[in-house]
Amino acid sequence: MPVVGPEKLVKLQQQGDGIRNICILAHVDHGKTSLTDALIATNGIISPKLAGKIRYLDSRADEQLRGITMESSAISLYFSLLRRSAPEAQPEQKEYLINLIDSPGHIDFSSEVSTASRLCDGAVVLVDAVEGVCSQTVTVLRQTWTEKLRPLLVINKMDRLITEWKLSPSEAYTHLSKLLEQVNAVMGSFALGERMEDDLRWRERIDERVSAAAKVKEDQDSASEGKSRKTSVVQDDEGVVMSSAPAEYEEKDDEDIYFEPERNNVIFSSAIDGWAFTPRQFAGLYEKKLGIKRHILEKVLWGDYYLDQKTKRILSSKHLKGRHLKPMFVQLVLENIWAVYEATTGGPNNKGDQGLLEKITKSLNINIPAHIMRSRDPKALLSAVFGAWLPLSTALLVSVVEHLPSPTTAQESRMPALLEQSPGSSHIDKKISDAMVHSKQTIGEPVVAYVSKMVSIPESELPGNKRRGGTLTAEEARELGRKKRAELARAQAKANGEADVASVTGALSGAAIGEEAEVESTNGAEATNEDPEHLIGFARLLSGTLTVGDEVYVLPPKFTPARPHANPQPKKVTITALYLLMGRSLESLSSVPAGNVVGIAGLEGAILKSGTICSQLEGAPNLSSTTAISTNAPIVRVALEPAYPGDLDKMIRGLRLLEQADPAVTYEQLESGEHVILTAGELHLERCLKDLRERFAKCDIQAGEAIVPYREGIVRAEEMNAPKDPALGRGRVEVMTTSKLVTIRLRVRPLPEPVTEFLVKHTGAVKRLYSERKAQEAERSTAKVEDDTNGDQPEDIEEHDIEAGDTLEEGGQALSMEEFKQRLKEAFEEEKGEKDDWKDVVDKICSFGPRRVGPNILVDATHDAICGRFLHDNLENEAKDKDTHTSTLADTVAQAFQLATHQGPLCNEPTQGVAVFLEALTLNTSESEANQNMGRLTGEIIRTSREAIRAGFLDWSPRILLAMYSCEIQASSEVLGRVYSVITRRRGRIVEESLLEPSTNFTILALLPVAESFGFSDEIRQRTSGFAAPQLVFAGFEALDKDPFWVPRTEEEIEDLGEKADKENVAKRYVEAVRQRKGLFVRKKVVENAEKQKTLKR
Ligand SMILES: Nc1nc2c(ncn2[C@@H]2O[C@H](COP(=O)(O)OP(=O)(O)OP(=O)(O)O)[C@@H](O)[C@H]2O)c(=O)[nH]1
Ligand SMILES: [Mg+2]
Repeated sequence: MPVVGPEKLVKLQQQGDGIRNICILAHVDHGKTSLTDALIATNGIISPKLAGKIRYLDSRADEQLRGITMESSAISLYFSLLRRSAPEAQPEQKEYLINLIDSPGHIDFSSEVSTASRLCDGAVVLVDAVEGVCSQTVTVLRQTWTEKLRPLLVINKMDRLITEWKLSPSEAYTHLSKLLEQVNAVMGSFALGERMEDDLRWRERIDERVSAAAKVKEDQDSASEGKSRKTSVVQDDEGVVMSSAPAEYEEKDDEDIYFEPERNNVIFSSAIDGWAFTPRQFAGLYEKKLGIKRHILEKVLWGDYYLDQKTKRILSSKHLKGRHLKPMFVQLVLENIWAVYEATTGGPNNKGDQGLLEKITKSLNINIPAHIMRSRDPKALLSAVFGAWLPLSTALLVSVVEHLPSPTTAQESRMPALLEQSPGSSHIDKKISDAMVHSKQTIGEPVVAYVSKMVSIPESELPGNKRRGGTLTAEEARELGRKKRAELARAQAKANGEADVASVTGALSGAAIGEEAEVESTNGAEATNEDPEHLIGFARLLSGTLTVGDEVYVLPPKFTPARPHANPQPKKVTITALYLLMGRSLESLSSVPAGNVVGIAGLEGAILKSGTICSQLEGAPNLSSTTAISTNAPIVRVALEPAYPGDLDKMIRGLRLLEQADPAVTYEQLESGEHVILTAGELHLERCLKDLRERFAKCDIQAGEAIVPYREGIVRAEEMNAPKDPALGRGRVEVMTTSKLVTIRLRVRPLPEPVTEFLVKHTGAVKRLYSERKAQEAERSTAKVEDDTNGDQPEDIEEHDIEAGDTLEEGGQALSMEEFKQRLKEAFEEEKGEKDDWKDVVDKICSFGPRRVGPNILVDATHDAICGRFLHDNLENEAKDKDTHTSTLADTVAQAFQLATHQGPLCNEPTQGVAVFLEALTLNTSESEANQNMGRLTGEIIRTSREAIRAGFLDWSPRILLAMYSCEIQASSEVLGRVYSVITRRRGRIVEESLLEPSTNFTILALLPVAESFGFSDEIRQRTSGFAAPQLVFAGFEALDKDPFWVPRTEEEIEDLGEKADKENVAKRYVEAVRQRKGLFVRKKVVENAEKQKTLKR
């Protein structure tokens, strides 16, 4: 294959309708990287022989080693197509530029998928023909749906149906139809969800109009007394309600969303054997032979259509009249594919069938090179036949250019909605939105680009200042030398930790070119092993033309065009270089027009992870916060420390770089001084550590034990200790502060399960309600509110403060205050037993906790309602004529509630599902004395009520809640037993098991405690001799049904388990492990049997 030079690609970048930006998405191991190999081979970057085997875009050593993609990578490819505008016309050549992004399928790297898809206009979604729709398949399909990417479906690994499952063509056809149904069912469910939402919105609109009409009517009625009433009503109804709204909800035409082979959006392929086809290709082949028009054949090749060989007529299943014919897809398509396999790899000793092969090559009119014919290597023969007959790249690329939209078309349909959803959309400059919608490339148009992530590239791999075509002039060389030296100096200064970088670079830049050797020789040794990392923005240019040297604004995450100059001020940066992304290498560019995917240098330090850049500040759109990017909620924290304490600075610097370069990593320094990173999973952690050690920190780093989150809860167990104070009842505590000035009575109770569940699911809603509330209060207290505090988070709930475990929100729907209350009430009503106890609770809730958003509630059960009510719309009438002292003190109790729920009594982990009723708060003294002692009282009350809540908590049967992963594993019946044993040994539980017909493979769905999950994937892989890695997805917290304080009591139990039963009480073990980690008191007997030891000593 001829190598395509970058010049050609650069030329094509100008031509908007010849560009396709696509990403390849699928479940892990379904063959994305192998498939892209075939496309890369067409540009001569790798040899076609290696395509499907070397996985070129998996350029990291660990990616190759594990066979798993960990980072998305982009490559630009050239493709040309000969096309006839009419059947008789001369073919015309049309050239295309395909910017392709290969994404990882492993759940740990799902954030890479979202960043990749944001840059593209179309998606190629792969499904393994054998494994079918897997968990990540659904996720990526949803991604294409929400991002409005046009998808193409590739059913890959078709060869497995032939060689592994040994299906006949007819069986394969049945299987493929089912598979397609599965995929379409997923698409249908998205459409249905959206339609229901639309329907709801439509109803709301109608309701609004009806009530508006009613209001208008009323107004008019009162205004026009004396007029005939009847006529006015009719007029109103007609004029306002009926004419503007359609009476029936209009169904959307959803034909477009499904995958149907007859519409050419389904491709059948085998990436490893290098072939693929669409029914359209076969229609072309059979057009002449059958004498049936191509466009008709295209429609009937897939589906219940049969060919009558004699009459050459197509029959539908109705007209079969009992005859046994094979569907056309089996007869005309699959049987041919099967025949090639039979001829090359089939036969008695899997050596192929020489005669059949000759027949095939003859009828297809293809020549197999003599040396392959001689070699008799079945795989080589197979590749040779398919390479000539149905090359993968042709089917795929033709479908891509024909079916997926160009940036111009895609932006026209996607941009308006995207802009509308962006913050402050009404203030966006018309000129900018226009340029974005029409993807205007002309120089001078406003430049807008979306940077979806920062990629770190070692300096040695940058094309640097190397320039294509021609040598440098003396002046340029000198300038280059200067730049290089400056960079070198900067890098060294950075490495040596020197503060004054500017002065060093400044001094060096004055040096003449002749001195370069000297500079290098003095620092040479270090300079060669120091290979500093550069952060390049992975971006999509949406409008204008970006040129090296341009000055652009980087919009901060909370930017809104309504207040372009609000703090923090947007930074202005100079674009220092632009790169064409070519997989493992980069090519320098001097400018890039809209519609392309590009690497941008010069954004280091200005963008953290992602952001928008724009050539002007006024009316600039902020694209970064429009749609929520779905990632797997990370929950495992790991503390890191350098192997040599002296490397601490290096490590911190490395961690900062890592945080910028990886969207899914969060780095924080805990109060205890530990440096902790939060990663998406075990595999992701491994990759981060490797990157840190080898690239970002360049020092040895040790990872501590993983910190797994727990929750604490309480239940009403069957056997419980008697309440501490039987007079008060279980969970009720009455305490007096140390100064005896205040008495508090409160009661702790477990929340009904549906309520806890609801609260856990809707943490986001509570958070939003709380920030709205805060804003309202601020508005009330200050007459004139600063505009920009409005949209901000209240300071005590920062985004990252909410732990992953808290944010399992249901499909991202936003509940209003009313809806929230209503649904919370319903949840309480589900509890049958103690209905009366929970009556009116919702109205009395005064806060949620911990962090004001968690799944625990503080209920105001005092006589005079002294606390503020959280779920009230109207703040005005509240807290007015109240006893101000007691209500200030009640606020203090609310703070204690936050603290107590943040650190439960078992092991200082947050609690879940606890209701605290504040029943009384009495001042045992005069107002004035209380007033004087206010400061002291506050402290006392916090301490006392916190202790009271803890005591109330422990009056019930406490439970420790474990973080759980759900995982899906496919295993054949032979290894099923082993999989089960691994899962149960790790305290997992099988939730579901289903047979994957027509094979003997099972799909198992299991729940596994996060704490027991380390090394799980590896173990499963080893035990099942290399089955696909199970993917672990966080699935919430689940109570371990055991009281950590339980000890054997009855004689029987003591006999069975021994006096202490330490081994048996798992809950206790978990609790103690956490306590030990946190340095809390653990009751442990070091001397187990004192007497025996004494005996020994003697
Ligand atoms: N039998 C068969 N195996 C294939 C085919 N395509 C890929 N494979 C194999 O499937 C495995 C995974 O292939 P990859 O291309 O790495 O899959 P991927 O989707 O890029 O995987 P991730 O990027 O890690 O999600 C490799 O061992 C491939 O050799 C195919 O068409 N047939
Ligand atoms: Mg891959």
